[in-house]
Amino acid sequence: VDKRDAKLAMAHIYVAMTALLLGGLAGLLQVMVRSGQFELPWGISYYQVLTVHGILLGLILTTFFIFGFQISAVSRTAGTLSDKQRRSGWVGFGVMTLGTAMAATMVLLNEASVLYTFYAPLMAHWVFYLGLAFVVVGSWIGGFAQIARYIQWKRENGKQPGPLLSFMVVVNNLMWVICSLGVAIAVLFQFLPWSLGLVDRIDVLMSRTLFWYFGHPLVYFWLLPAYMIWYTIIPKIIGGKIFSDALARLSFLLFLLFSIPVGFHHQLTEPGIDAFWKFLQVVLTFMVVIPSLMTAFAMFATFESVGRAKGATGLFDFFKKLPWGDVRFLVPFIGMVAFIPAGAGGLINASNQMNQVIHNTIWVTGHFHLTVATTVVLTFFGAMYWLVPHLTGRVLTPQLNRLGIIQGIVWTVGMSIMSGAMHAVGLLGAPRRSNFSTYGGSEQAVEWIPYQIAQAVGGTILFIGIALVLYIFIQLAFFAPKGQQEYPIGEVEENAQTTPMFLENWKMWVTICVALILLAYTVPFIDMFQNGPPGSIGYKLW
Ligand code: HAS
Repeated sequence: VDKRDAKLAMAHIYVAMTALLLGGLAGLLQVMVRSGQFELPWGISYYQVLTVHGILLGLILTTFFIFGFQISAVSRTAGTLSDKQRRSGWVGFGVMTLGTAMAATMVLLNEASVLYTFYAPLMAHWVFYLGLAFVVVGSWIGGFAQIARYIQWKRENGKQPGPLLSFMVVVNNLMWVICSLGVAIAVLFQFLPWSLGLVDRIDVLMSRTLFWYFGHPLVYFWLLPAYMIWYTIIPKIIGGKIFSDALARLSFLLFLLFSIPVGFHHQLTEPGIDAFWKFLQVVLTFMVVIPSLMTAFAMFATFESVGRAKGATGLFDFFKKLPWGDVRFLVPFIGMVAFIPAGAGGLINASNQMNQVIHNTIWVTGHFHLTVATTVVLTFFGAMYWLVPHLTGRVLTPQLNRLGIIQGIVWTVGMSIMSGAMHAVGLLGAPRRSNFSTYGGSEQAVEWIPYQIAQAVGGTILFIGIALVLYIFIQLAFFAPKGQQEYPIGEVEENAQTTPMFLENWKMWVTICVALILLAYTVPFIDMFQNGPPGSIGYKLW
């Protein structure tokens, strides 16, 4: 990667790592409070800490790391950014960072303890909402710079499919722009006028619907960069080839189509939305599972081809031939394995009847700690171990490789205990997002306490994992020996079919995407406009 692009990518990764440190600390405090054995000092509120944790880890760590990785990916595969594109990248970075600082300041001042979903009628200071708007707008500016590099490549190289990794970056940015329109509308037309006192009331159902129109594709915006690494980087690390370029592209396009019109599966228990539209979106939710199943298939196929090429026989011997001592493979692999129970949990959540059992319980928190905080985050850590030294002109030493493996194991142990306890106690009815542990000694809550203590134990182990990863990051960024670390990009199998050009027909894919969104949302929105409940005044959690 060109040095100037590397600097831009690293700037994003520095912010991401700062978010990991502060967000991780907030997570540690939180599990302590939930255990019932610890009280926060100096009048700090539980919801304030929970908001810091959710925003810094769920929104800031992810978005900034993803942008850092995507910039490097485009620069590496489509070519060095032009000066204009790089300038847009820096402007986007500046606007996003300013927005983050504005929102974070308000949360730290206890003026925005509204949790990472900032649901109405919880009301934050208007500076918080403006900060969020800046983060979104900054991400559009930065995202367009990445898309522009791809367009330039296409212009220069005529009618052939663009580089796979850059193609994937374009899909993720397109999905992000289309979905973040929802949250931008909610912030500009609902939250800002309401928090500035220009209007008294807010339509809660509308704002939650706009949020989830954005919120579900948001989770795929986190997942797709992990899939980019699985599809294009892992094959090279394990000494193999990409199983199928066409399959990888199709699975990304299916995410573009089906990630967005599914937000109602977060609102299944909500009154005011007709059951038919919930049913339709649940069906579409099951469609979005298909590209993940395709990915699982492609990963098994890649592992098997590599293993057999190295002489494996028998049904599963090929697993033995994989490079288990290489942190760049092992840590993302743990993420893949975690996605099997995590994905199964998602299917449970999406099933209407079972959703009635788990909704708003801490089961959901367990689900997203397995998906985003294990599958996605471990894949990002695994990538960071080669990406950061590549960008800073250093190398991953055998000692840091070993420490990275220990980090992955610590994370797996901590997360298994914490997320396992969350899933189990969720089924016993323990609510998520609650400051209370014993509920005044209620008989039912007494049952929850041992699980909540297990959560605290797991959370503490995870915090050790965060300390380790930050130590490795600092070593790789500033102290590891100078050298050239490979940016591993896989090539496609020789006997794979050629990639059909219709997979690059952006007009067609975006049109289908918009049509599906209109199908899933037009009538419900008209209904909300016409028959929605009277708006609500604002409330604060402190
Ligand atoms: Fe989810 C709630 C449904 C995936 C994140 N989800 C959340 C929330 C978050 C989140 C943050 O339908 C909470 C939001 C809040 O604060 O309220 N989720 C799904 C479904 C999927 C899914 C159907 N979620 C994710 C991913 C996330 C994420 C990915 C982050 C990255 N989720 C829901 C629903 C709710 C929800 C409801 C609302 C619940 C409620 O009521 O509040 C699917 O996309 C999952 C499909 C995945 C699979 C797994 C495929 C497996 C693969 C691994 C292959 C392994 C290999 C290794 C190759 C079918 C690809 C093999 C090696 C061996 C040795 C075996």
